Amino acid sequence: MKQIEEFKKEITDYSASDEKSVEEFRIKWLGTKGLVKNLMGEMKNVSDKKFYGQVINEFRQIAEAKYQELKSLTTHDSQLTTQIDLTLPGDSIPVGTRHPISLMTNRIISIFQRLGFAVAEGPEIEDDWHNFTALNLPEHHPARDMQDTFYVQQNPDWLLRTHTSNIQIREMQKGKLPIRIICPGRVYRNETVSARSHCFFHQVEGLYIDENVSFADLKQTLYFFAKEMYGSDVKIRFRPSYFPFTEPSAEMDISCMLCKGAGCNVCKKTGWLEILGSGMVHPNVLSNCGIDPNKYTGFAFGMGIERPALLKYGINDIRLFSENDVRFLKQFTSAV
Ligand code: 2NL
Repeated sequence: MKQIEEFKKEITDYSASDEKSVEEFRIKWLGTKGLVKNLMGEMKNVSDKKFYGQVINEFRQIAEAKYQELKSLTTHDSQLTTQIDLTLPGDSIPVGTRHPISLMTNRIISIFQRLGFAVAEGPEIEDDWHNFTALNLPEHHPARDMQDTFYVQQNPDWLLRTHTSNIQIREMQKGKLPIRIICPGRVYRNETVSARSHCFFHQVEGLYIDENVSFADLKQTLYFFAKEMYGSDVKIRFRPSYFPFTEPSAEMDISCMLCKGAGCNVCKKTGWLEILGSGMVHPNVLSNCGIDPNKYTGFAFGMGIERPALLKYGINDIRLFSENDVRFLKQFTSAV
């Protein structure tokens, strides 16, 4: 009995820091040649077998409980030390790429942001007034036939915007002047989809309204933009043009970057590429939006994104931009 009391104390005091010493404990006390088995073997030599049986049974339970406790304490540790190698590099996170249309749009935006323009956005589903009427395009004006428009079937007053000018119209209606905004977005025209044209595409428009804004401001701002965007070595020219919402109006060309002005297929042998349209905001547009055209003047401009993106990245089919083919998309850098 004295021996068993000493064994109990030894078991209670035992501690194990790893799986190996837990296993040693099991072999010593509970194994087939362990001390519990040994003590049971003594049964034949004792007189009070019932009492001795109870004592051994209790002792075996103490050893078993201690073994379970040691096992649960060390298992947690062993998982950390043996199953996770903390020196391994972490799993890499797959990095996406930016869409070429976004890259192009962001480059344009950041040039104008440096001149103090703020980004503004607006709805792609618009009412007729904000898309056409406010822009000096009254009902039955022939200019409305120039663009084939998607109308909402349930309400023919609603349409998919044909340009992002609705953003500027809504900004002018707010009545907070001066206004200096750059307006990127998707626009829609009911055109047959082909390699050259699509029924939706992207635009950036800009608007600057304040007292004393002049055509010289327009010219110098867009000159700066073209040099920043296409390089200081390109030649730039302004051509008179017509838009119902600006007067006077002008389009801007740069010397063809492919043939350096000599004439090629891309510039249709002219040596020039058209990059944007612009003009002084028509007084009717200002008054339609509650701005006094006798006090304020302004200029506006608009440019498409797809065509310059095709040129810059050497892409030959506009449909690739909206097919979401990862083999196409992952070719563009994730910068900007
Ligand atoms: C082009 C030409 C242009 C505008 C857009 C504009 C907007 C308002 C008032 C006056 Cl709210 N004008 N926008 C002006 C001139 C040209 O776009 O070729 N776009 C792709």
